[in-house]
Amino acid sequence: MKQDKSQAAFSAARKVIPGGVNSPVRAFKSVGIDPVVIDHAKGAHITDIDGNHYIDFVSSWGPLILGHANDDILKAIQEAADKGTSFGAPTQIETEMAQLIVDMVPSVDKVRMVNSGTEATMSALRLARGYTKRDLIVKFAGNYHGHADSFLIKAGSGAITLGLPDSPGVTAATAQDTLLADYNDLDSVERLFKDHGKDIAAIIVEPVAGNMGVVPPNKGFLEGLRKITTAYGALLIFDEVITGFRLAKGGAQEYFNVMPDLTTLGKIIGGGLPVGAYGGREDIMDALAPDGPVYQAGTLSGNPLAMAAGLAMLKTLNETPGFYEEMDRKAAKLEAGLKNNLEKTNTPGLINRVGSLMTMFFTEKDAVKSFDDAMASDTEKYANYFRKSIESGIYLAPSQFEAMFASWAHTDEDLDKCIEASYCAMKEMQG
Ligand code: HOZ
Repeated sequence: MKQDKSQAAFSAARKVIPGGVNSPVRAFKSVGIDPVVIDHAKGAHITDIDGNHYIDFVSSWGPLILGHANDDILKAIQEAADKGTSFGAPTQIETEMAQLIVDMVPSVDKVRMVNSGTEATMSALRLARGYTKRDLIVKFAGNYHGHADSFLIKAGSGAITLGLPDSPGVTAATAQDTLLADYNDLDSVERLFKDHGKDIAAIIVEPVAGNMGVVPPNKGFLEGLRKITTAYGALLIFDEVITGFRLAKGGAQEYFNVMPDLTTLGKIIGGGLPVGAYGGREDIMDALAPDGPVYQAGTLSGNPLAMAAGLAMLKTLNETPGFYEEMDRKAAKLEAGLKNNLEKTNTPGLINRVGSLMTMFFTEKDAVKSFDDAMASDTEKYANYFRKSIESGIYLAPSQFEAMFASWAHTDEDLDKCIEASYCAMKEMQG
């Protein structure tokens, strides 16, 4: 595979951008090669600046559930751009977008738009604290909620990939307000509430963990969190930045039928543009300024281009009959093919899948249900598999601790090619 141009471009980037990237995992550090530099993409296919083509299973880390450069979304962005790119003032499209979110996401009565998932979780946390008048929060080891200080405590995603789960720069005072529990372990949550219950503002959880690789909730786990928070007067925040609009129209809360008090959204909601949102019960959301005392603001929040892209995306998901069934069929086909490869090549490993979200863990374990299980994976093996995959035109997340995102744009032929390439990669890894 020719990579001269990508290598030169990455060297140039490293001189002026820290690590050469604007988000750490993209640097491919944990898979031992330099990143390929992307030129353009359409549907499920991306092309780098050396002219190499790949079938993309990163999908921009989740937002592109319809694939790259979707025609309807591009048209909506272009039409919006013709009318002006930012006003910093109310527009009707913001209300249309909010109404659709309220219609689709069962627990959301009102919603505030922001510019990223990080902004959404950070703001939801302030709102939960302001509303409950309590300071502490509970998060789960290996869950990732963006890079705000309160969440960079045993964080997943790039933080574990690079071995930086607790970042320097987060003060001890901030860290002590974040209590840590173990994902899928209700006892660990109960213990924290027994000791600190009256001071805990909220539990924040990825309803399906997606940033330590995909780890589904055990039966009863989300229901247990709902029960505990209600009993102690704390709020339950579902971080649906990944699962929102991906597992179902109404996200994980619809999929598992457990309703949080607040929901954070990102990725898909922006149709590929930078958008986040947080929403929930009316009485809680009404605590936000200008009606209430909890402050949060943003010059580009509700940006008309971002709203146009997001609205076009959500309308398609809402109005396409059988959309989620077809996504599930595609992902199940991929899962079955990859599983078969593991068996045929005697490669120790397993696949966790929920809807169109999945991770293949290279592990000797029988199941991956917790952060510790995920961390026991063979990251060297994943790196080897990743290098072989990219050589054969399959673009995967450059980390064992991320998800593989199937998209509507993947054809059966794309899936077959991926399964075949994966088989060859596993075969070669044996030899
Ligand atoms: N934190 C993102 C994955 N969970 C990575 C984002 C990126 O590098 O674009």
